[in-house]
Amino acid sequence: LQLQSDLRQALEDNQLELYYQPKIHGRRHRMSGLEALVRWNHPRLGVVGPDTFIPLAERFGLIVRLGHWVINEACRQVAAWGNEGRHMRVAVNLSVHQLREVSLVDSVEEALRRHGLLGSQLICEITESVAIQEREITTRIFEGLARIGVHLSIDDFGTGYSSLSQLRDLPARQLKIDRSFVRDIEGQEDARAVVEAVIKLAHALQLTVVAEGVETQGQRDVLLSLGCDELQGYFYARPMRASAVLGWSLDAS
Ligand code: G
Ligand code: G
Ligand code: MN
Ligand code: NA
Repeated sequence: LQLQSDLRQALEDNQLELYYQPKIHGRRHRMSGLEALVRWNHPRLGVVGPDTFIPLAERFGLIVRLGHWVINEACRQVAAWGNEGRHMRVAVNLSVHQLREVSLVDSVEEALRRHGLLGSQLICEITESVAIQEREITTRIFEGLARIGVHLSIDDFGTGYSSLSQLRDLPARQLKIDRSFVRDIEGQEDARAVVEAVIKLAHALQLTVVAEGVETQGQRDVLLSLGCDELQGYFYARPMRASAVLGWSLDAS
C-alpha cells in the first residue's frame, strides 16, 4: 500500500505539521487557547487532512507514534510562544488507541517536562463516544492526566449518546458541543433548546462549554446569550500555521 509506506515516511521526514485554531472566551472577548489540528504535507498530494490519514494511521498501527509526535510538537510550540512572551494553552486530540497505551500519562508528563511547561498549558480532547465506550480506561487515564494538571475535554459532545450518570462520573473539565448542533441554532428552535440544555447541564456539573463550528455572527450571538463559555470556528479563524498565530488578532479577524 502506497499510502501506508508514505505515512511511515512522513513520520520520519517531518512531513506532518500542526495547524492551530483559536478558541475565544465569550464574555472576555479574547483568545482563551488554541486547538492543534494535524496536517500532512504530502510530497505529491499536497496538504492532506486528518480525516483521511488518521484512520489509516489507526489501521496501520502508526497512531501511537503519530500521537506522540503531536503531543511533543504542541508542547514544543507552546514553549516557543512562551519564549516570545505569550503564555498559551493548547488542546490536542487523542485517539482511542493512545488511551489504551499504558505509558500515555508518563509520556505526556515527559513532554511537558522536556519543554518546561505547566500541565495547565495542555488540554487533551477525546470524543464523547470514546469516553463512554472505554469508560474504565478513560477514567484511569483521565485521573492520571488530572494529577499532572492536564485538563480533559469531551469532544463532539451530543453525538455519543452518553447518559447523565456517565457524564457525571468522568473527571473532565470541558465539554465541546458538536458543530452539528451549532449549525442549526439560528433557524431551529429545537436545536437551540438542545444547546441550551447542554450548557445548563455542563454548568451544573462544573464543566466549561466550548461551541465548535461557529460560522456566523448570529450563531455567536445565540451562543453567548445561552451562556456558552468559549467559541471556536470559521467565524473567528480557520486553523492556521503556527507562524501566523502571534500575528492573528481577534479584532482584525
Ligand atoms: O482539522 P480538521 O477539521 O480537518 O480535523 C478533522 C478531524 O481530525 C477532527 O475530528 C479532529 O478531531 C481530528 N484530528 C485533528 N488533529 C488530530 C490529531 O492530532 N490526532 C487525532 N487523533 N485526531 C485529530
Ligand atoms: O472533531 P474536532 O472538533 O477535533 O474537529 C475540528 C475540525 O473542525 C477541524 O477539522 C476543523 O478544521 C473543523 N472546523 C473548525 N471550525 C469549523 C467551522 O466553523 N466549520 C466547519 N464546518 N468546520 C470547522
Ligand atoms: Mn477536537
Ligand atoms: Na469536535
